[in-house]
Amino acid sequence: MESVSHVREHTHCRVCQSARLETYLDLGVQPLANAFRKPEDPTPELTAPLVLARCLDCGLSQLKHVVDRDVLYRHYLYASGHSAGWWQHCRDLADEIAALQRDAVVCDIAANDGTFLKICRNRGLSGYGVDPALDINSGSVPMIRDYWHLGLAVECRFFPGPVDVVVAQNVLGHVDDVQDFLSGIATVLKESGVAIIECPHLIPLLENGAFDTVYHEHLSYWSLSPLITAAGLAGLAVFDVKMFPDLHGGTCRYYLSHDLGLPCSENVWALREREAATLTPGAYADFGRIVKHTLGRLSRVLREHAPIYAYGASAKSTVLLNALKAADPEWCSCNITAVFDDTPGKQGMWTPGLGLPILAPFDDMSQVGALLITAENWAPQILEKVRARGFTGTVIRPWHGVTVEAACHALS
Ligand code: DWN
Ligand code: ZN
Repeated sequence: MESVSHVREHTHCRVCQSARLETYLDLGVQPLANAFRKPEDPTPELTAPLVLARCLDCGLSQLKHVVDRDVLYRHYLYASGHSAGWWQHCRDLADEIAALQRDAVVCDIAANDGTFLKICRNRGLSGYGVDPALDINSGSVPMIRDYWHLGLAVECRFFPGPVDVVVAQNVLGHVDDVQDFLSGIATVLKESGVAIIECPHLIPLLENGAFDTVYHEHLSYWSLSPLITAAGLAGLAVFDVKMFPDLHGGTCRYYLSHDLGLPCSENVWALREREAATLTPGAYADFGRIVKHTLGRLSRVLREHAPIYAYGASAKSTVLLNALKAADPEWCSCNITAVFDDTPGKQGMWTPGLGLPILAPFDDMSQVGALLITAENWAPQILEKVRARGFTGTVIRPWHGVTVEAACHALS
């Protein structure tokens, strides 16, 4: 590969150091999924290869190239608080923590806009967040502007002090040095503390054909088995798990504590068995076929239903649309007029690679003929919103081999 300063090749598994990484998805060279741009921005867009491999020794799925994290995260536009479904998920988690310990002190890693900590505060819990993004407004939530790492954890253990609960939602997959990250969690956690780590699980990704969740930010695609190995190396143990099939396309919550040799729950055994039965060589091969089929069918559907608006200027939309363009020699950007998004910071920007305009959704959506849902994980909420604004056209959803339905039938 041409040596490019913001990209580094990743040759050894980040859990077990094995060099036996087998590629099972190659999406070519792609723009960075969250690099939304101002139309007048004259700087060249950064790109990097998007190649997914699995470790034949410990099973961790991981990208074969690592993009410099400062390029990805220092100026981050994604604000989790704009998704109502996410609020509900965070409320439930805060309730669970408060029920366990009314005065728990929480450290929220990759706290983004502070949504979770604000909810915790309303329940009498206290704590602080850690996040490297410099531009995200987290209001009055105490926030350390840094990446989570062992050195920082040592400082935090000293001041503000060890915590009862560490929460790390949708961040472990983004971390290159997993050992340092998990050791940091072990360091800041009290002896009796619990770490709650959430990230999309590999099984639904493969089963849904959700290849659009594969992008440069997501360096690893976790499942329980490699996590148990990585946690053990940091002195932690996974004692319980919970699946959220509808969250971000299928999220797993892992509960960890210091490794005191205690037994783990039935759920842990059940998930291990399910992984052993599901994550077979055939499953990875099927996934490659699903992706090919999806891209072919989606290209045809988009041509048939043009002009189309997309909804959700998600990172996933960047992958999906750029992969479509790469796979379809007859691709025409004008098939897609614009991408709607409710996030004020994204409106007025252009999408990476294709330069499609991002707009606030129209107050009256009755003139929109066809809508491509490019945040499929939030499809129910998005459909509710657009129907309430008069949308009666065709809904196109990319997962599960592409579905095309009238608005009145979609997801009803
Ligand atoms: O791990 C990550 C996940 C959790 O979030 C990141 N690396 C970045 C991000 O990925 P994403 O951009 O694909 O996430 P979302 O939450 O699927 O993005 C949805 C987009 O759609 C956001 O830009 C917000 C937007 N949206 C909207 O405009 N109206 C979402 C909903 C639910 C809505 O009603
Ligand atoms: Zn490995």
